Amino acid sequence: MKNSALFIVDVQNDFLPGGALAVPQGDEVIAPVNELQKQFEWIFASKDWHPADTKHFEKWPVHCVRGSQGARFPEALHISRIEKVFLKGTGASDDGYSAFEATNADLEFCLRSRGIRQLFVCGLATDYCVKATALDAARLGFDVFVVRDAVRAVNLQPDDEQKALAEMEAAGIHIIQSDQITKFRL
Ligand code: VGL
Ligand code: ZN
Repeated sequence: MKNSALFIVDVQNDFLPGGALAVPQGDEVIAPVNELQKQFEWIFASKDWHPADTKHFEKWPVHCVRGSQGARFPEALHISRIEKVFLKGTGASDDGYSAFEATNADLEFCLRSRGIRQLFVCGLATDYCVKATALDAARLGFDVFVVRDAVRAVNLQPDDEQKALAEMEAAGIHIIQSDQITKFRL
């Protein structure tokens, strides 16, 4: 348990139904993410944390502007045990899809200094920030698991989710279900 961590990617109001960049069924990740937290000693999270004016908004509707209501965690998400929140996409020109690009703290250092070798990734969205974070973690040598029932995709194209899962699997990332955690966790 001590050498594994749960990483909650961008579960923020703007990515939930009714939000500025709503991920279809994005709210459905909250219950499994809350449940998953019970199985981990270490819990980290990221937030999309954009300036009001960024090139990122040429590709996407304005969302997760730092300090805004849309950038907050939803009330239903349990947050008291989150050790640290990594803020990303904070510049005027970076997308900051990966939590390893966070500018307030060094995610790789935070994990390594705690002896964490396994990263279980959940949250939003499968085809963007979950994928980018998981791929970076795998490249850095962490053993990476994406929890299928605790992620949802934007699906700009209907098969984006499938493509993202396939790309992650090809990079050696394990796609698992919540109820398989104990089979894999150190
Ligand atoms: C995300 C699109 C734009 C994400 C963030 O969190 O997956 N997607 N910004
Ligand atoms: Zn964004």
